[in-house]
Amino acid sequence: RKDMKTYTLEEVGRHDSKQNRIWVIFGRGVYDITEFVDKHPGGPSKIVMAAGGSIEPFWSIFANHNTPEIQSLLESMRIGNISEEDAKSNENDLYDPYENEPARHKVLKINGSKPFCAEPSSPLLVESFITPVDFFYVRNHLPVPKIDLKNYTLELAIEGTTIKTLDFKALTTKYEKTTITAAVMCGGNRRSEMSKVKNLKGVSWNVGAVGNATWTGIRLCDVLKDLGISEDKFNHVQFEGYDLDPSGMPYATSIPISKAMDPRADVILAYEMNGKPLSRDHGFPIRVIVPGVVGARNVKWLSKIVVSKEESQSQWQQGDYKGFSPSTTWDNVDFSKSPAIQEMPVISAICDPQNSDVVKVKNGKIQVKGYAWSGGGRKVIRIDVTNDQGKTWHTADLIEDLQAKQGRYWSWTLWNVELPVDKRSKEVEIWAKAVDSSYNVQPESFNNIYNIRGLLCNAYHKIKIKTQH
Ligand code: MTE
Ligand code: MO
Repeated sequence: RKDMKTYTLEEVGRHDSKQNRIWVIFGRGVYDITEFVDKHPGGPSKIVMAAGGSIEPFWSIFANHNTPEIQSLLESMRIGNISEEDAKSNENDLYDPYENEPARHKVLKINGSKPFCAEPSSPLLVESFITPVDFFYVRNHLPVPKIDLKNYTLELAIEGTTIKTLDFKALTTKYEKTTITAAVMCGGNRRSEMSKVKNLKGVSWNVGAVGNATWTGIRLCDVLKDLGISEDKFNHVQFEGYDLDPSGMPYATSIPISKAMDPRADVILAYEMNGKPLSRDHGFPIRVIVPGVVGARNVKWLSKIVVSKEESQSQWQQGDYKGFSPSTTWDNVDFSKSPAIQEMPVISAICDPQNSDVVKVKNGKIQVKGYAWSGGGRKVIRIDVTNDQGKTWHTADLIEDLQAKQGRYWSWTLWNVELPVDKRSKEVEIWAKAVDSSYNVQPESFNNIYNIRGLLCNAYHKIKIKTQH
């Protein structure tokens, strides 16, 4: 691209608004992104922060941008190069915001390293009813913040006004300690299957973006009661994390106040996972657990709780984690028209064997294991499994949380079933579907639930295996 026009940093710097056009620098290239800004999947405000300057520091945090597709999209907007002199001076000492990440177990399969996104293999996932912390999937959007317990504080606010700031000791001694067992599942779990329908955007999760753990902490409703909050005056409770984007904005989301204030909804500020202090990846020292609700609302590294009339205005509440019609495209999507995902629909997955495994047939049968879960405290009441395209359905045996109360079934259910296999069969296709306590059933295929963000991927799980007789 040596034939292109050359610009100085100063010239690029003047193109920092729609009126003056919006230019950015990446490597030596200068790009005019004015027309693209409103189509940016991360929202126009995020990309405009880079206007007139280099987008590299932003991409080093939002590292999911470093893909061939996005690079070529950017190349299509190239208008020139910055001068050689300026290119040198622009190679400033870019520090790596990911230099303080915790160590991770190597069984986790990495779907993205900056930010870190990883899941266990599916046979390992269903080995235990309680998922060991080291095998629990990790979904970070930003670098893991480094928090010193001695300096940790949680701010409590009503609308814009801070009412109280509590340290770790105050939080953990002032309120009653409680433990729940709950699954946390990412809204994009099983996205890799939906992406076979059509292209979509998001981390390519297999079936492992879910885990089931015990969470110990204090009840959010106790903390809110203490603030004297009346449920009638407000509509939402917002959570902010200590993890910050390049502009200093925290990861943030919100839940309806009815969920937050209901003692039976079991929303807790957790400081222990499986009986031990939270690990750094899972939110040390305190995270919110909103059982029955999409993973994105379970804010880690909790820094602030805001009681408000409005939802969180963050990108993660307004411009992401929403569902759309299969016909909605990136060109016609209007995020303001879809509500934020809260309670999750019923879902299941076959975990062992995995797709394309070779399975030994014993006494004419094969063993199949998996998990199922539904949001909103709905219990999974049945799993149906077929290996003849639905002519015959076999009911699986369930491993459940026997302590869970009616309407407050937050755990997953593990299941296993023996399927009879024809002696002559070489390949077997297995389907599984779950039914929850409201008799909601999974949809049969992904075709009619496809959405551009690849969320709510709860169609029947279908795998093909080879049999060895
Ligand atoms: N909280 C903060 N502060 N930052 C994040 O990036 N990711 C959310 C949620 N809470 C996130 C967060 C998402 S999308 C999911 S699915 C869960 O955390 C993942 O929790 P885990 O990493 O403990 O499995
Ligand atoms: Mo997520």
